[in-house]
Amino acid sequence: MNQTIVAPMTVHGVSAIAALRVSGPAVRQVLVTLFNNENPIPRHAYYGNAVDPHTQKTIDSLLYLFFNSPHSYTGEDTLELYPHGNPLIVRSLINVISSLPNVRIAEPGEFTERAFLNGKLDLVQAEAVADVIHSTTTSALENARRLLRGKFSTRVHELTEVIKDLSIRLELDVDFAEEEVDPDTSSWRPKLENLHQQISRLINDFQSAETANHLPLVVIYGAPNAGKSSLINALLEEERLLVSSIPGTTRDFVEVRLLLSGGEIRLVDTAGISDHATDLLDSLSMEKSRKILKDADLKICLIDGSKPETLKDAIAQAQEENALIIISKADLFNAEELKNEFPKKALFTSTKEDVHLHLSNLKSLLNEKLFPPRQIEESFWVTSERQKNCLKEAKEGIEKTLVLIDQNPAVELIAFEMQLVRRQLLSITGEISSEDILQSIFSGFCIGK
Ligand SMILES: Nc1nc2c(ncn2[C@@H]2O[C@H](COP(=O)(O)OP(=O)(O)OP(=O)(O)O)[C@@H](O)[C@H]2O)c(=O)[nH]1
Ligand SMILES: [Mg+2]
Repeated sequence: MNQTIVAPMTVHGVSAIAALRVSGPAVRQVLVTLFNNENPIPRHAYYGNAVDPHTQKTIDSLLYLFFNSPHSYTGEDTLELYPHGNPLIVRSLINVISSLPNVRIAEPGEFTERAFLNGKLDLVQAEAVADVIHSTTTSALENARRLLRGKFSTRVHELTEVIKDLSIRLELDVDFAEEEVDPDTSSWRPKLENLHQQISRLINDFQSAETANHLPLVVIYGAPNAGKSSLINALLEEERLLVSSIPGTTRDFVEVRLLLSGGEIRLVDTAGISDHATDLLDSLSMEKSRKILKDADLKICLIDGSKPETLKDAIAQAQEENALIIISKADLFNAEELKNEFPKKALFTSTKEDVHLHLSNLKSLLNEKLFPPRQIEESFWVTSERQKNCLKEAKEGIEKTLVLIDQNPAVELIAFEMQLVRRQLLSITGEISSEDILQSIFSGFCIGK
């Protein structure tokens, strides 16, 4: 670990400001080389010119911060640099820094791996860092923050303490048993059962980060000219999609991203579907619409409320297709007067009048349907398959121990089984870990994290 690592923390591309991080024993050397700063004050925001030592030219004027070991994210001396977000500047800085002796570009997740190895974070917290970055729903993000704060880690410690306590009693009982009769294993049963129950709850509440971060696919379909593309434009608050009064304006399906309060969704506009295709192109468009509808997590059928002649059939068909029905162009008819024509729960929208009211109703409904609160027994849930597998092994170990207690075998056997349970729990937080496990966890991280 005597190598110093450097990497950008922000994504490649143009931005107002970029961020870079350097960590390791050569950080002070970097400060001298770039800024001629031999005595940096920790956590002090410096503004200075970074100078390329080979050309003596200024690379950029920028803000930088020094964190002294162990008071940094990684626990090592660390330097953070905030240059202008021009990839040329970022590249020059990285080139100069990584050309110094014992400095190299960081592997993905290497900063967090060092934080773990230096005892700044345990493994659950390190994995939660990735969740905090990648969560696409607000509830998953809140959960990730709880994991990062150590909610699950604390629980794991409590569980391991119970096992440790039981093991100590077991040993006492073993000593005792030499003089007397069999050890009193029956008193362990309620404790083990309670442990089993707690672990089962954690396993039941599990939801993988991948599942949580699946962006719901919402497909809007309906008859040509119903106002599908207009509705999506209104939701996006920009004229992204082509809209016209000519039926058949949208030909191909188009996907956009929409951020709702509960999280991000994929929203798809489709070509209008009618009973009769006007030409080959029309029939190909409709075929594509039907195809994407098959993959939808939620189908929204948009029905033009200003066309009483087709209303009934369109509603009946949408109900049959299990779609969420939305009646468009509410500015063109009186919804109160036509109440009986529409299904009870239909939502009305208009992109011409009361837009904000209509759209906020629609957004709330989508939120409710796509991001329902998770019913869990704990105040957090486990998101890593690895951690869940450890919990499962621990649970099975407890089950085996309970069977052993009934069989009343040599106490050493029970003690051995409990030791295995304890090891499984300790590997969750990384108190026991292997090179392979760390490699597989941190290689999935972003560069610079
Ligand atoms: N009065 C009124 N007109 C609307 C509303 N929404 C859309 N329109 C009009 O309806 C026409 C069709 O709108 P589009 O958004 O292109 O309809 P579409 O469903 O995407 O149509 P296709 O792509 O052809 O299937 C346009 O002239 C829009 O201006 C609305 O809420 N009220
Ligand atoms: Mg359209």
